Amino acid sequence: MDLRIHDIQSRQILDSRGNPTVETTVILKNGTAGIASVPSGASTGTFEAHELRDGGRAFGGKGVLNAVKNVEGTIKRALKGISADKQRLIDGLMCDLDGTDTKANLGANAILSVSLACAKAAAFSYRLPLFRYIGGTSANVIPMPMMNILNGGKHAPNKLDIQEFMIIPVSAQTVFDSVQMGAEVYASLGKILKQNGYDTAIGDEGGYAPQADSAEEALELICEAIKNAGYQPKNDICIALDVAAGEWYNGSEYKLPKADVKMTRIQLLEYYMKLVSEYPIISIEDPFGEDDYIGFSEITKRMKSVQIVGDDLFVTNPDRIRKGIECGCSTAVLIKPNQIGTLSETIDAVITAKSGGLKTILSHRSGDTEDTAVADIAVGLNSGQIKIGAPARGERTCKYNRLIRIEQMLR
Ligand code: 2PG
Ligand code: MG
Repeated sequence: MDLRIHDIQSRQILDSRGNPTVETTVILKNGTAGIASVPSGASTGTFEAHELRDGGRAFGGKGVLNAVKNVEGTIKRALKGISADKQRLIDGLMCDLDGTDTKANLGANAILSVSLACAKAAAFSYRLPLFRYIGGTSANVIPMPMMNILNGGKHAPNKLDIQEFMIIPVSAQTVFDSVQMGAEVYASLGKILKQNGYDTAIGDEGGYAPQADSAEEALELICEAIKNAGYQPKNDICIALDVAAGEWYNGSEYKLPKADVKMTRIQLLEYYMKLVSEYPIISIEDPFGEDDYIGFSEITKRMKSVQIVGDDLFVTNPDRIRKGIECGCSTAVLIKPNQIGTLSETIDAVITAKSGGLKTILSHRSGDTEDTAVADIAVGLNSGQIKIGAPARGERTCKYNRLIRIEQMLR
């Protein structure tokens, strides 16, 4: 079983928004191969690893041919002949070759595609599913999904400033139950929107993007959809928000761009307290800006029964997660492999978060592909939770369907 890397081929493919992204195939001497593609965010954190884009006219400047060239040139030259199961060595080599903190030279999109393709090729060679290769025998937790059913913010051209309204099927016993509950509520929401004269446009993550006037109106619609589908809000299905408030923050106050309303940190906190008292919200992601450690610490202190999630705050970076643990500014970390750029560092981010007592949620991006690695990474690392969009549209359902298959393998 010769796992040495024989060839690396890379190409430009399209993501779910129709933008180019990198896909890479790593071929081993034993004839097996791993293919991985990388997703892309819209509401990105300032401190994320660098996504290399070509600029110029093609695809409005979003081409990734330079990243592809880096994979087939510099990276391939360095990795040829190295055993694909030496993940730390491979990821470390690519970081060294890049030479920057943010992977700005080679591109985190180039590097991550190779990192994941190596893991897949190695897993295939060992005849192991990816989650088992990553987590060994300790991989056994099927994550609870946060399912995005209503979109706002940068992900939808409507009037809602909050980016994601998600449901968590807390009474589900299996991932199949979760998917069924999510799909039923999603269908029920679609029906309610139609009956009440809302449009049924879809946002970037597959959730509906109705022209609701306020977060309260969106939350009412969701609670009604839960009930109409035969479930009880709170007992069966709870709500999670991703506010993505970094998009509202100017360093001193918050300005909700669509509602054209300004709020201080305290007013925003009070607004969340009100929402939480009126609706079954059990998780809030990025309630404050990525540098507003005071806002994050305050909400974490005040809301004992609500999970406070840092996404743009941590950008899957172990150093930033450590800082967050010290200041007690969240109870959970969103983990996005492309925010940091290698599988090894993604694993480190999860380990760092867990060692500080924080929960972990593996996550997709708003521009995603048919790659299902995020589902395997979630199970492999026993992350406990996962966020992969609406239970509809191929680039999201492929990840739910992968979880269903993994669940069956674990039985
Ligand atoms: C987020 C993500 C994914 P984006 O903010 O959590 O839902 O959105 O990929 O646009 O950053
Ligand atoms: Mg987020």
